[in-house]
Amino acid sequence: MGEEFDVPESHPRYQSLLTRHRIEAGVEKGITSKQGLIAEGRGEALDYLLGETTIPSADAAERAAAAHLLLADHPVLSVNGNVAALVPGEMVELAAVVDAALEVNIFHRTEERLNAIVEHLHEHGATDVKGQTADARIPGIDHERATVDADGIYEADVVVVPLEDGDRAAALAEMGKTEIVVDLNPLSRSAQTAAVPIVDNIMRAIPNVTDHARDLQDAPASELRTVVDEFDADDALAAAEDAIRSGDLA
Ligand code: PTJ
Repeated sequence: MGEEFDVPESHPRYQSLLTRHRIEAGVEKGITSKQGLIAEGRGEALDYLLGETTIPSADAAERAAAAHLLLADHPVLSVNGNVAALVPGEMVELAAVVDAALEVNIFHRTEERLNAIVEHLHEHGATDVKGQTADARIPGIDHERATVDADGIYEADVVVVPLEDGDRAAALAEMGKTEIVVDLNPLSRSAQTAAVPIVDNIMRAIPNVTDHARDLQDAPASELRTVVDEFDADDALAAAEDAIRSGDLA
């Protein structure tokens, strides 16, 4: 995947075309749902208004996310069909740097697609991917996304839930977990529920969380806690909404 993408990097729409290509290839490979194409379209429109850049409040969220992950006892990164298509290697790398587990959790759940995503992550260097045991349920949700691994998301203290619908985000928060959400829509229920809402394209967000984690890796816990405490979720959401609404693309 990706190798047959032959648009030159100098093309002004390179990143956007690469993203579309990855999602399309994900659908062809059976890892991304057709609904995932629609979700990507919505994300793209918001990213365009954001200037297709990591705004300062998103960078602060990405640093706070890195600090949370480094402080966690049992961090888990949740992977769905869009995340697997867009940033498989980047998720594997982040998991390695912060010592987190990867767990596949999909809304439009079929065993076939679940297994294809696990396999895809293995192809990108993952050694242990959770999600196939499916021996626990998140209370308060009655669709398939409630199904998780008992030793994965169910046990986690910090969970990264990118490109998610709001139901599970609220239910995970209800379970007392610290949630880090990546979502280009600052008004989505997931972003509104998160301890750390990252309003940024996942293609930029995950590598930047990893960079911050590398930078903070040897910092004492007190410094990590300061990074966490200084981040204000409401301010970050307001800054993102303002950037999108003002549409100042300068
Ligand atoms: O693989 P599955 O079955 O778990 O399904 C995954 C999708 C994404 C289809 C499912 O979770 C879904 O329908 O999600 P929603 O409700 O459309 O929410 C997805 C959110 O992610 C929307 O608010 C989009 O704006 C946002 N989004 C889309 N692409 C990106 C994004 N955010 C960050 N980066 C993107 N590239």
